[in-house]
Amino acid sequence: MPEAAVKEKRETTAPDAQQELTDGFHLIIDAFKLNGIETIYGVPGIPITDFGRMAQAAGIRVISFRHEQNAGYAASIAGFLTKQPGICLTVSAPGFLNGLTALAHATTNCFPMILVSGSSEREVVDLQQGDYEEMDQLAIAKPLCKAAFRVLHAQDIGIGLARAIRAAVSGRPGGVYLDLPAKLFGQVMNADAGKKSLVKVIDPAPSQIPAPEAIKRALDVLKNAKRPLIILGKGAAYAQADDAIGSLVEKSGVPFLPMSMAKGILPDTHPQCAGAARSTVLKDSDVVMLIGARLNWLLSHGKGKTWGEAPKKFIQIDIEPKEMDSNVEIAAPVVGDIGSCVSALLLGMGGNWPAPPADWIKAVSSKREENVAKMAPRLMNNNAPMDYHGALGVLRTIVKERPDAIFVNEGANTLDLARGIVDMYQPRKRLDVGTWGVMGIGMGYAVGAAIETGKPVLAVEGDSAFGFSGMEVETICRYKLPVCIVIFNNDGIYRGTDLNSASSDPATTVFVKGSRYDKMIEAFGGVGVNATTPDELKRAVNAAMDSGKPTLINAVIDPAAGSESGRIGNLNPQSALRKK
Ligand code: OXT
Ligand code: ADP
Ligand code: MG
Repeated sequence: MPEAAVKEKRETTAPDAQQELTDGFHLIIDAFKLNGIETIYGVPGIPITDFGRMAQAAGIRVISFRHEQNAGYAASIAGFLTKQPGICLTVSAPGFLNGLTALAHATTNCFPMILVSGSSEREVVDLQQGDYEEMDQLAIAKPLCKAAFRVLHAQDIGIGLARAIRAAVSGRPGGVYLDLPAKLFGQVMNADAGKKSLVKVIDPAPSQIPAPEAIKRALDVLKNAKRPLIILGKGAAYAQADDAIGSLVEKSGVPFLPMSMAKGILPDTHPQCAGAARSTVLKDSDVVMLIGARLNWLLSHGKGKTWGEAPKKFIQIDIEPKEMDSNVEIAAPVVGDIGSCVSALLLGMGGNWPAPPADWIKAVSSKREENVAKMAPRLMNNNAPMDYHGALGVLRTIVKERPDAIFVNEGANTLDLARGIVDMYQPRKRLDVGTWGVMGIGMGYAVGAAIETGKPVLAVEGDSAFGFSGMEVETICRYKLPVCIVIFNNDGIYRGTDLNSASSDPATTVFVKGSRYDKMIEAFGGVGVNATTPDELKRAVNAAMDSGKPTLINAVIDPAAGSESGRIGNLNPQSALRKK
């Protein structure tokens, strides 16, 4: 802005001595409250410590973590669960960088989140004169999020937050960075003018109605299918269009395959659920309708051996037009928000939609029954040390009995086997590593989910996975959250049996043998239990879920039970070399 314009802007908003005043601190808080932001996840320090205190005094819940990455993961999952941007607040440079992984994760997973970081003085940063925690944070954040904004003047706080909210939740949701330089917080202005400068964002994620011809094209393709399949992704869970999606699936009679975090939109026990016939339906289907799921690595990019020889036609429902044809040709793109698209499809189907051919339905259900029957006896063993199936067998029953509990899950074997074994019954109850397969979401997600939903949380964690965010057990105890953490302790990453034959150093994938993670939570007043059999595990989890007390159960798993990288060992480069 030219200097004269800056001067004029200052003069019009500068307070005179008689007027009631406000400042940057309070304007940010007021802007949050005006937009229904009730919770902030973060870690305090210069320049945001007082801001946290003032926000708390003003009735905003400020959840203070031990590391910003975990606060960021909590904010990201808050965004997924509520469709409102989760807020993560950090200090400058190192705190900002710690939060950045979570911001990138939110963007990658299409979760709305705003990372708000304090920053150093622009004048000093831009001349690189070595300010306290100096860093050009805006420039660094930009490639990792949907949008990045900096607010320099108190009177722009309202617009700055409005832009951040809209960017996070409209269209394809994602992460947004909001840079607040230290000087902004103390800037003073006339209280009335300040109030008027705030913006309540109206309809932040407007419906995006699909084109009628796109709906017609999609229905034509679906109607002509001999072996149709619907794949539900976490975008479908995010959309909160559960009833419409349920009606579409049931009216069409088409088998559906839920991606990991889409489990429970319809129960995994639904007769049309093809989760237990995954390979068969991917390989043999001829028409596939994707609802809020991308054809990325988790779906083998829509081609290759997983998808078989038979030609396929894809119908894709997504809010992001650029997603179409990203990996293979999409025969019927339907661009719009899932709620609107699914409702339009239902309307277009009318009252009399033909059921898919009976031989296809039979083929899918017999494969499913075969796999379920194969798995059943393995889930009933009471071995000590436990194997994954024995331990997950009891957790599966507990989730069935407590379907509204939130199930957080990370690890390799711990993740992959739990995904298949533990049926989900309600939408948005299974929260896991997502698009990147990232370790470290566990305790942040557990805190975020407990705070946002008020429901009990069962977090099933590999011992390695837990280590990425383990210090947050103190946070869980401090806020007395109803979180039960079960650590599948197999002494290492994938397995605890590797040996290093070259030196006395331990192998790279193993941890201290026989560790007692349950002792960690006892240090903070929580309940610790060591469980060596499925029976003990069952008792301990049920007690934790009944009491709501923060609990950590060290579940002793046979160190030899797992496999390298769980179900994705084929992605290891040496595995490709071995094949050559
Ligand atoms: O149809 P078929 O016959 O094929 O059978 C399928 C289903 O039909 C059937 N099924 C069932 N049968 C019976 N009953 C039921 N109910 C049922 N349901 C399904 O079962 C099979 C398999 O079904 P599934 O699972 O659906 O299908 P599949 O083929 O596996 O699906 C493919 C995928 C790709 C969709 C699926 O595998 C998937 O979603 N995978 C996600 C994998 C993932 O994200 N993994 C995490 C990353 S691994 C690795 O990167 C790790 N690291 C490195 C690291 C990471 N990640 N992050 C950071 C920040 N730093 C480093 C580390 C450090 S993992 C890891 C730690 C690991 O150690 P831990 O101690 O934590 O964990 P442990 O391994 O336990 O020790
Ligand atoms: P999964 O990992 O479960 O397969 P992905 O994260 O790959 O799911 O895909 C989610 C998709 O959902 C993204 O392409 C995103 O654009 C889309 N999406 C998210 N929210 C909506 C919505 N409300 N309406 C339509 N599409 C959405
Ligand atoms: Mg392990």
